[in-house]
Amino acid sequence: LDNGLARTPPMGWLAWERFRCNTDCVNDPENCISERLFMQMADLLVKDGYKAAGYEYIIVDDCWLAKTRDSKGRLQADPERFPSGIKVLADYVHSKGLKFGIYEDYGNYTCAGYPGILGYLETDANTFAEWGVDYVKLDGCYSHPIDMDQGYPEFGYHLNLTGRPMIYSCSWPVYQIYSGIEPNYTAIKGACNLWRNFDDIQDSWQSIQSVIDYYGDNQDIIVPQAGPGHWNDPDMLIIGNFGLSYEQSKSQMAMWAIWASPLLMSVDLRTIRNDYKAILKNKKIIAVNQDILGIQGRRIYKDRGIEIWARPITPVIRNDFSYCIAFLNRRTDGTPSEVSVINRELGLTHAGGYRVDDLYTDKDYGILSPEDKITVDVNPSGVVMLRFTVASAFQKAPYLPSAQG
Ligand code: A2G
Repeated sequence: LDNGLARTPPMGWLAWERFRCNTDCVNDPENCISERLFMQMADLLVKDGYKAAGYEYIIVDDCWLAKTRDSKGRLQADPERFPSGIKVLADYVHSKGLKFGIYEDYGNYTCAGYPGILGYLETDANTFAEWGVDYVKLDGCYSHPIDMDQGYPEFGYHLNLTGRPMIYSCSWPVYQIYSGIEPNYTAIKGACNLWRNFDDIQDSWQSIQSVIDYYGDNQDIIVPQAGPGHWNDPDMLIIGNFGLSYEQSKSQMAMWAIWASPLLMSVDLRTIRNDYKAILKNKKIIAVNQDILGIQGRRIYKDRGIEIWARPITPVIRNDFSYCIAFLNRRTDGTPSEVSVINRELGLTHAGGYRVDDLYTDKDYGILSPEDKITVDVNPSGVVMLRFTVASAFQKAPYLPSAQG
């Protein structure tokens, strides 16, 4: 969507995967979906350096609504759990220098059974604008996927008419795919800033692997859709929760960077361990994710549990891209696997060679030519993430995305 927003993939915090639809503030006040939870997360986003690393949006998911609309047909937050109302919560988030996102559903109900927007598209767009919303996730439960080709752009039209810039996140393609409809990505990328095309992420390595397979197996369809203002969304980062090991967490972060994916953490920032924090705040990997070219990477090799993924990035010299290369080990034989490959076989053909850096360990491989061989040891369910910067560009300006040859 060409609305000037999300020129690089949006970054922030989204409640759903970690906090779900916990509405029990009586017995579980610390973890229920409430204004308090979002205020705490906003505080921590700033205090613990996530904002400085680029994370900006605090996004509410399902289960914030009251069971019914108000007497004028307007959406209202659950009065027990959001006693101050959404406007005040949005103001609070803004006061921290952050942006505020909210969830609704293009249907009669949200997935958890709260009021949907069907019949109220204009009213709800206006309500969100009045509240100071900066990001809207529009889910697709309790609607007909065939109607979405009309309905999602229609709600986007009303968002646009409000005059308030709001990122528009759509669940449109995934519901169509589920019901056997081939998504019209030309329409989708024209109407939405990001969209979901696969299953909801869960707190497990198995879930991450199913996303990796989907993004690899369907890359010819989905990779061309991504670019500044319009991104494929493989769903939230689950790093720091219960299901991923340290290595697996590094793998999730790496793959989401290769894919130019939105980086929406769904984790309890009050209790996350430092080693997981460091993964989420890894500056070099975030820089790849946020690369201004916005080209989504591809799987270029897959054999016996070893995958190689490549994403073209800046700087570019005379049509030769720099690259981020992820070596992913999905073997389970319990020992690191050595992967060795000639750079040219990875598509790295720049005659001036490449400055090669490891984005997790800071290991410096020096300058390598297309004929040189790169050898890495990849831990089981882990990743080695290398950046190949076209060498003549490196000598001028390392890591500056604006450097051009
Ligand atoms: O509803 C759906 O399952 C959403 N999935 C999920 O992300 C979450 O918002 C949930 C809340 O009830 C999609 O948007 C594809």
